[in-house]
Amino acid sequence: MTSLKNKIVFITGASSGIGKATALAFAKEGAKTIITARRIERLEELAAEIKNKCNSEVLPLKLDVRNKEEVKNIIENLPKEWSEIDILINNAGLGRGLNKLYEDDIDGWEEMIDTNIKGLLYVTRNIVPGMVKRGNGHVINIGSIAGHEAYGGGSVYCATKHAVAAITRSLRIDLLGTGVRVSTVDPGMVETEFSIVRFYGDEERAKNVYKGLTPLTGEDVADAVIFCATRPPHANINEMIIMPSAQANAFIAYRTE
Ligand code: NDP
Ligand code: 8X3
Repeated sequence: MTSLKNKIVFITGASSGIGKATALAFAKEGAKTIITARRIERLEELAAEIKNKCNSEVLPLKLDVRNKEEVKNIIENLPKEWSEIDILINNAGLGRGLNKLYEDDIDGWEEMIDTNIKGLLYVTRNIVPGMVKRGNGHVINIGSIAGHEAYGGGSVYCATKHAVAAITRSLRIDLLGTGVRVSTVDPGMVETEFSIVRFYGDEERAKNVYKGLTPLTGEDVADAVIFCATRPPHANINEMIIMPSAQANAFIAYRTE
């Protein structure tokens, strides 16, 4: 098992859900976490929690992954002691709506494509060269079951997660022999703010997504990420699909009510 002590971990979308749980999980293992998202006040709160609970170093940074220049500047200007990133967690992402493609809102498509695909690419493009130079690193993408299956109303979200799956596979080939590993962790239903964001703040509709079953938590996914990150250097988890026990695939779930 590889120790995470003092490893520098850069996490996107750390202000909520899976990203937040993942930051805490790495911090508990003694890693130094760079936590990023747009809501800086939430990151400041998380940084305080990490310092108190885990007594590990943390650097909160406001970052919108859709902004190409901002991504480049933040990564180029990291304080020297934070600049040698060991592990990148590409987690920032969102879904917008569940409408039929031919009736859907185009702005939501732009948001999903800009965040889930382009944002992931910008961050990866700026961090991976340093890993290659040092001959060591690990990129862990948060994909989705929506990167393996396609469901009605999810054309663009599913397309973005299929893109993440393709990028993961191609990047792994590009990095062969460099010492940089690439993994993807692909969850089914996880109860976070994801559905609240997907339904533009409609909390009732969001709650119904998880009605009558026990969904995954951010912590469940964080556990899977830690498993990937702690494999010895000669072993790589290419892909991990993690689902609630009550969910068979993107379409079929067993609900008690
Ligand atoms: P949350 O809504 O709880 O968290 C999403 C995170 O992404 C927030 O921290 C948000 O921060 C950040 N984010 C969104 N847009 C941007 C942006 N433009 N720049 C930087 N950060 C951004 O949802 P989850 O934790 O569930 O989602 C995390 C990832 O997991 C996503 O990629 C999602 O697609 C994926 N996923 C989720 C599943 C689920 O069922 N919940 C299942 C499978 C995959 P802020 O708003 O502060 O910028
Ligand atoms: C989020 C899970 O099933 O809503 O990626 O696409 S799902």
